[in-house]
Amino acid sequence: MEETGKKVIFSGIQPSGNLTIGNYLGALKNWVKLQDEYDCYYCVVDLHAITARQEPKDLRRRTLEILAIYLAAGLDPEKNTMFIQSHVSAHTEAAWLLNCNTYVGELSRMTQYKTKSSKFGNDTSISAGLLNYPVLMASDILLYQTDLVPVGLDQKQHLELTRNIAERFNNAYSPTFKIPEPYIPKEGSKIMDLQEPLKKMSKSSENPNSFILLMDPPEVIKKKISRAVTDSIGIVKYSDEQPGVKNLMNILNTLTGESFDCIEKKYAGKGYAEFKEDVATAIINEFEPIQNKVEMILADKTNLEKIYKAGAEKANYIANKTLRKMQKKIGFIPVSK
Ligand code: AQP
Repeated sequence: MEETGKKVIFSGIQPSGNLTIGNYLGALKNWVKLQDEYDCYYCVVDLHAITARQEPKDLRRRTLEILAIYLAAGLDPEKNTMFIQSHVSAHTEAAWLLNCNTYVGELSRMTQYKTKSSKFGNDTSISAGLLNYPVLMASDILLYQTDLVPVGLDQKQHLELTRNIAERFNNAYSPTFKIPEPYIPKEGSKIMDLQEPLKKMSKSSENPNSFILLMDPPEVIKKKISRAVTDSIGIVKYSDEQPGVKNLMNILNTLTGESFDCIEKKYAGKGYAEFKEDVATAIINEFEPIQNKVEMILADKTNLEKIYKAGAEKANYIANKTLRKMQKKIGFIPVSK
């Protein structure tokens, strides 16, 4: 297998719902920019998705759709290793080894765990998978000796935990893992819920008006943006006092590159209607070409299969090399050939 000498990037999106503009701006759009400079592993993290109950047929459909979206957004399968997480069993094997080097205390302090488990109230039926999610994420990243992990701001805490787990393992045994750095975009790193703009936009939200999906048709995008919660101030201003407007300005700025100053001047004295229309247009302009390609890519299942099989082959090779190293250092007896 060819070694490129380039720095390594790993990132993934879970098929726990349809992709939102948050996933696109916080992650995918940046991945495309990085593909020439780095040796990139881009994964559809289906094992992560089952920390919440998934309908099997929806999980299958979304897994392939996300892969098709990666391609349609501009990721080149010749330049990147693109694969499905469950096709590389080293991820779950390494996760067990890392679980034994991770403390329940640090896992239960994770913000995402606290938010997601709070939905169960005092119920004891919270899945252990939800608690252990960051350990699987650590194994995803560490198996590829990753240098950089391009993620949205919500994943920063999990990445810090990955670094701690890696350092702990390296200290307990001997240097095994590269310590990865987060790569968080300046713009678009935290897109907020359109209905509750103090909350992060999430694909698993129950209210479809709270998010824009990458595959939403233009008329749906227009409707959702026109319904986005703003305020009664009526001035387009980039301010924490106006979280709804600030979020829409962030979206516009990330998509068009227009500065916040420019946006404020452009809509001065005009209220919100025209501003919202322009935000919707910018989203449609970005998404329409991607949507058209997704349909075509999904129609050619043979090609899609060829891509994820080749991806899994390369990923398995690299991931197993690290896994064997971990097993040896822990003291397991190698399987004789
Ligand atoms: N609102 C967001 N703004 C910017 N970036 C975001 N990301 C997620 N939401 C936003 C980034 O998208 C990548 C993939 O995320 P994920 O699928 O691994 O899981 P997540 O972070 O938990 O995303 P969701 O949409 O909120 O999923 P659910 O609802 O299933 O939990 C990550 O890089 C993430 O930072």
